[in-house]
Amino acid sequence: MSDYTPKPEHKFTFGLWTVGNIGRDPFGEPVRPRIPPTRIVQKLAELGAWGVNLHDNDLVPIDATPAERDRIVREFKQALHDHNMRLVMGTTNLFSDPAFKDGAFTSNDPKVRAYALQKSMHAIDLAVELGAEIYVFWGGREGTETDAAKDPVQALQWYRECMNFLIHYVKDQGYSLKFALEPKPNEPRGDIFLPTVGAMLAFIETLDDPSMCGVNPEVAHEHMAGLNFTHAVAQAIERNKLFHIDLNAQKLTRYDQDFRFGAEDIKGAFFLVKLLEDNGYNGPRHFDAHAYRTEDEEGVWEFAKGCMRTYLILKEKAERFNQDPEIQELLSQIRQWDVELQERMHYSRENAAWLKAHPFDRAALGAQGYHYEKLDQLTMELLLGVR
Ligand code: GLT
Ligand code: MN
Ligand code: MN
Repeated sequence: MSDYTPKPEHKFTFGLWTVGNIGRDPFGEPVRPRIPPTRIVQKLAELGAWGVNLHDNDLVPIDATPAERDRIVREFKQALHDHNMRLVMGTTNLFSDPAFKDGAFTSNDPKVRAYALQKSMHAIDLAVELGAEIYVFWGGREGTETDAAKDPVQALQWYRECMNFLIHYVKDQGYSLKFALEPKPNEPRGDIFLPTVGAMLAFIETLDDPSMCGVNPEVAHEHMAGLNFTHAVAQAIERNKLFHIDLNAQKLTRYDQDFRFGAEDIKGAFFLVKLLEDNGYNGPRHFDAHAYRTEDEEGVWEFAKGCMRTYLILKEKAERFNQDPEIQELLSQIRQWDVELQERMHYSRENAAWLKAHPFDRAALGAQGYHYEKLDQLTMELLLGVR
């Protein structure tokens, strides 16, 4: 029996807002008391997590006085120090306050956009003061309910203007901070701009310093759009743009469920973990999820343990997949290599002429079987624990 005990080296992190979620939903009041941030730090350290993440207002209330802010930050720093924990990622809450009901960087009101920049600069200062090296932007309110209201071309320009402002602010301060932009298709807005990982990757290339910016994909968000999350993450990995990841679970196309990692679509979760591990992803494994609304605090810690344990179980399964002789033999038949033909697929006039004249046996190509049924069944048996 393997040891699935989480350790700091696994780089598991939780947002204060995840284990700290009080179970409010659009139909119901909170079901759990707020757990103080210092207690979250202590408890997560006990459970083997590496660090925590926060929004500015998860720690410092939006209307705190400077003196209150300093006291809260001091106590939080002490808790991190006492429990050998770290702040890994920071972000700005640009969605809770009514001021942001029409968005932050894309609000039709320039005062709101300017205030969003002011709030973001203070929040960046706070995150850096606490040691964060990754800064997430989730534009939850950047969108519309009616397209009568907002010019979507103009909105993207405002969005870019604000991101560029903050890129220059960070450089000017001499901070060593990377930005990770997080897409989501809808909720809380009817439609959110830059809804998918692909859209976000394209937007990043238009910013003043694309090298400073990557993505923070979330399982639930791509699944809300009915997309294959593993493919989205692969595209980010292939461009060295996976700066952070939000792990959780979600039934396809529903509201943002943020379930415990692995609670749904265990096969999808397996291929995701395999992708991350096979490609040497070295960043934090952040569980952006929360306990079912039915749970008390004990259930919250069961939830946190479950996220980490499932990740480690799937990591072990991925290792077994990579070492399974039958699976690997099948894969070596399936993934044929033809060095000459591969060479011919690099463009040159000679290769183009060669390819145009090459006699392909189209019928044989169409007749061959790829053995994916067998491969998938072997994978399933491995996952189901009978292999
Ligand atoms: C909010 C959202 C998450 C984002 C967080 C970061 S806030 O909980 O649902 O997906 O990652 O702003
Ligand atoms: Mn998220
Ligand atoms: Mn979510």
